[in-house]
Amino acid sequence: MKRAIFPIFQDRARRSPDAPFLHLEDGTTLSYRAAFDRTGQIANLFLARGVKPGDRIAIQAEKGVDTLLTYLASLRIGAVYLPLNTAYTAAEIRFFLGDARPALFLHRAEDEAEMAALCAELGVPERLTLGADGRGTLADGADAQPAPADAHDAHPDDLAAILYTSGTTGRSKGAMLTHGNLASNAATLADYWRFTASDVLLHALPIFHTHGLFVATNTTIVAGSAIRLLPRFDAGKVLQALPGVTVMMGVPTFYTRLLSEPAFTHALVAHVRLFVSGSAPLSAETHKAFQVRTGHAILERYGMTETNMNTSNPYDGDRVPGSVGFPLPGIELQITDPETGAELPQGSVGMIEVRGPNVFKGYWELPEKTREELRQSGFFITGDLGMVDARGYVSIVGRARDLIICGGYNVYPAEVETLLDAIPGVAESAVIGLPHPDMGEGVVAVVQAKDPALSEGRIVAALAGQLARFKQPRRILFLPELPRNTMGKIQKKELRERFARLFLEEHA
Ligand code: MLC
Ligand code: AMP
Repeated sequence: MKRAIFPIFQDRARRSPDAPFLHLEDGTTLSYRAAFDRTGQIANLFLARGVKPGDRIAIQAEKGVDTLLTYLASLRIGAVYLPLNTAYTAAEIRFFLGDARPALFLHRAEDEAEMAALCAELGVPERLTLGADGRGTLADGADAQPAPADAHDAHPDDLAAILYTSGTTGRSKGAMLTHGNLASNAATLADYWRFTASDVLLHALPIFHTHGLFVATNTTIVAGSAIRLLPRFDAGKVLQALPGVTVMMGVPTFYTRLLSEPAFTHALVAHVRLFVSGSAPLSAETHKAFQVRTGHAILERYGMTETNMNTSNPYDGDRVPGSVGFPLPGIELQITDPETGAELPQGSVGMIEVRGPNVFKGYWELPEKTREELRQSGFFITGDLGMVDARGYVSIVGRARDLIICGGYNVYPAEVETLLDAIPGVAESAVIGLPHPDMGEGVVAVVQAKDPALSEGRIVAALAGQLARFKQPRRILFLPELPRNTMGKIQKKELRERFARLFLEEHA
């Protein structure tokens, strides 16, 4: 078994050069061989720009062929891939570039002026551009390079990627994933979900997170399957593509949106063998409605940036609504007392901890934070609360961390509250997630003002340039006083209960 993704990809390109790798929107197909050659051109360009093994390559670019292939090119030369959400503002990008100190930043051609200034200020030595149309200095530079390129022989324990995940303190942490983490999880998933070279995966997820980048792409490569690449989730385009694919992966919002389309029928998905959901809870209601409409039981799995995938419902056997299935082969899962860390008996609700070859190496330059969350024993403390039933099925029942998951994107209230509290006129704020029919949860800010003239508009304007759109509160509510317990701590539970129907009534 190969212990890194790139050599597996290279093998595929050698043994089945004409096998399709990427089916594109314009009807063309890129074979494994063609994709491999393009990673060679991009790799040569990175090398020419001075990137060395272990250097970070940061990227904020729209989804596209070259965007995806920069990931493989980065693995090829032993660089550390650092993908960034396309929704991040320049203020957010500043933090990531400053923290990770990449050797090269690949950004959108449209952001040239702003990013050139930022890189000059932060001392990022090299930049390349990649526009939504695929043009820019990356494409020009790579076109001029030869395809043959050496591959760095990465050790399974070497870093392959850093993915930033926000924290309860509001400060983002870079999760360091190794080549071994990625390869082991992909091999497990390809086997567990029965991927073969005849599969075609519908890929409408973003490629800057674990789900779209690793779960979808790495599993495909390990099995030698093909990807039908869509730039984003668009229900109409997904409906058009479904008859030509065998597997789809998505966040729950994808599935609730499909169910609201009358054209989404049993007949349309006759060719599909598997629908996978993850990144956020899939409601039992959606699971059941999907089965009634299509005859398919969605397979729900559970993962994290720090661990790739941990559990999955079975391929054969019951896919239980509301459960995330069994620990994957080779991955141990225990439920512990959140206070003491002691393991709890089967059937108890407690902290989910996982251990296995999937678990990351730690947080970038944060040894203390790493020690807090990654035990000496190798168990990672997920921050999710769950239980294991008598049959071994795991259910997630809550979160020990203050976290909102909105359409599959994580929003940490602490980050938003810090910015809100700094706005003149705000006494204090509480950011909560409320049930949302489309996004699962919607972000709401409850504000106690000290200036009676403070308006919603002023708050919205103050946040605009600082926070990615998906993190910005969809509603801002004012209260004369925030509810507190006897210790003076804001009672978010009370706020969540009080405003529980806010979005549900809006959409009724
Ligand atoms: C878009 N918007 C969001 C949003 N996505 N707001 C909150 N949460 C989101 N997730 C904003 C847009 O900027 C826009 O703002 C408005 O909401 C409406 O946009 P839309 O057109 O309705 O949304 P759309 O672009 O269709 O995006 C929704 C989505 C997308 C669900 C398709 O968010 C998505 O692809 N999510 C997948 C996230 C994902 O891959 N997560 C995996 C993390 S890995 P306005 O006001 O400007 O119009 C992980 C580990 C694991 O968690 O287990 O997998
Ligand atoms: P991220 O920071 O994007 O890695 O988010 C990981 C978090 O998403 C996990 O810790 C869970 O809280 C949540 N998550 C992922 N998959 C599921 C799922 N199937 N059901 C419920 N929550 C999930």
